[in-house]
Amino acid sequence: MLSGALEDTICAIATPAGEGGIGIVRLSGAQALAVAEQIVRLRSGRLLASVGSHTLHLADVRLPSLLKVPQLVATGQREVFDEALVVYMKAPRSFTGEDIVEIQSHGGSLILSLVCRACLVAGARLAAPGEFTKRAFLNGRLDLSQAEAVLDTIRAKSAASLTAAQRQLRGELAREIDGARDALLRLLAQLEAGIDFVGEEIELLDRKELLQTIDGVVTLMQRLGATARQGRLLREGARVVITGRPNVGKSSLLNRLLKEDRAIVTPVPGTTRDIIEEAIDLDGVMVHLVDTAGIRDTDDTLEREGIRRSRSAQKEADLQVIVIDGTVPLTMDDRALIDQGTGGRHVIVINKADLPLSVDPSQLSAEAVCLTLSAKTGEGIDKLRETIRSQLIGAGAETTDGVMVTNVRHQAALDRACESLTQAKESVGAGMANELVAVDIRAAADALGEITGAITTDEILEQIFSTFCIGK
Ligand SMILES: Nc1nc2c(ncn2[C@@H]2O[C@H](COP(=O)(O)OP(=O)(O)OP(=O)(O)O)[C@@H](O)[C@H]2O)c(=O)[nH]1
Ligand SMILES: [Mg+2]
Repeated sequence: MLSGALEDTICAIATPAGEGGIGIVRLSGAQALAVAEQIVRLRSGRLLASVGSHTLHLADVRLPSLLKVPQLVATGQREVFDEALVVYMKAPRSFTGEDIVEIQSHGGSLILSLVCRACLVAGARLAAPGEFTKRAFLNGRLDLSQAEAVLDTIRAKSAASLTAAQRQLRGELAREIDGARDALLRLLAQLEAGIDFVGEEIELLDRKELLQTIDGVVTLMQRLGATARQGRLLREGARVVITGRPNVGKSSLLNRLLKEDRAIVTPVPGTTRDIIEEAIDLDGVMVHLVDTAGIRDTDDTLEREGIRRSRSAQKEADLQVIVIDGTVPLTMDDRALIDQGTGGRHVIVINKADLPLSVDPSQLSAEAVCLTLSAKTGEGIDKLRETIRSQLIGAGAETTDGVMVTNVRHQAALDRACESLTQAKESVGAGMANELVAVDIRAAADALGEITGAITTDEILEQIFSTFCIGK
């Protein structure tokens, strides 16, 4: 278990470490009011318990009598050490579904740690990572996919990933999954009713209807599963690796896309020796751009290590941009790189188009997108941006369209559900007994239940919430 009982009142600093205009300590649990009353005194003279829920009140923040901080005593600040705005959110209309008090003091690390320590002395316990969100789940305020979306929302670095997280937070994924799971549970009920009557040879469920329902769910699962790659790219950002022979202009292209002189550019082949990685926002999609050492045969130990790194970066790429120097005829090395790119996602760039070109795009791979541009003048760069984006998330794809699976855990559960349903279909086809079909349908329904948390185990919860920070 993730530590700690649900009856405890928990507290944590909810704002990030460091200095800020304000900082928030959050208390949640049955004793939240009692704990807060020992620390804050409303300027209005009223008790926190008597003010309206969800209203803000100015208060002095005091040390509870049990907490001795010698430095503060010496400066005569034994009692009040800050002022704060305090809000009480009465259960069940709060994030966790429990009584919550938030103390918004000044955002200094000393002040916040004092407020937090004061809460501990007054009877609260420090929250474990993700414990507020876990309580929201356990108290039925959020399903598991929504709880995970809280973290995705906080971590979102691009507009598209934020949109996907928000849709999941609003429960859109859960609704689709629950619908499919309900269909399976209804089937199970019918199958199990059939099982009870088996001796009397009553066939309650005809096989055709059974197969139709299974197919319907499988189609939905496949549709959701098909969004997983795009979903992962949106959530984590895509790795786009720039490769090519030495001196073709890879670093120049990186700099051009970043709009800054990040990588060293020289006329000397073999300039870049290490991997250079920078993030850019391509119209709401986060992309990690990677510049690599030019690939060639060399005896230079340092350069060889660089090339080894280039090759491993190529393998991890979601998309390769293979750069070719357009001013010289295609070499064997260019060819080899293009051939290697085949199979994976890649875009071929014929660079240095500001000079007379001796490479003809039609000589290149028939299946890859091929662009002619100049990293030096910037001509053709916008087209490359568009191409990278559309190669990553699909041409013209509106990233806000439809529910998307962004989470590996959800994807794995969907895959398991599909496997079980395929198995169930085979059993139906082979005329197996209802009991056997029911086992697989149950397994599929359980796999779907894991996504929303209808079916869950302590290990799953531990795995999910331990990735959260304290205070979330
Ligand atoms: N005329 C012209 N020159 C370019 C262009 N792009 C790059 N160059 C020049 O080509 C040379 C090599 O550029 P880099 O960007 O360092 O090439 P690279 O592929 O990173 O080279 P390595 O790091 O050695 O593998 C430099 O002299 C650049 O100024 C271009 O579009 N037009
Ligand atoms: Mg370079």
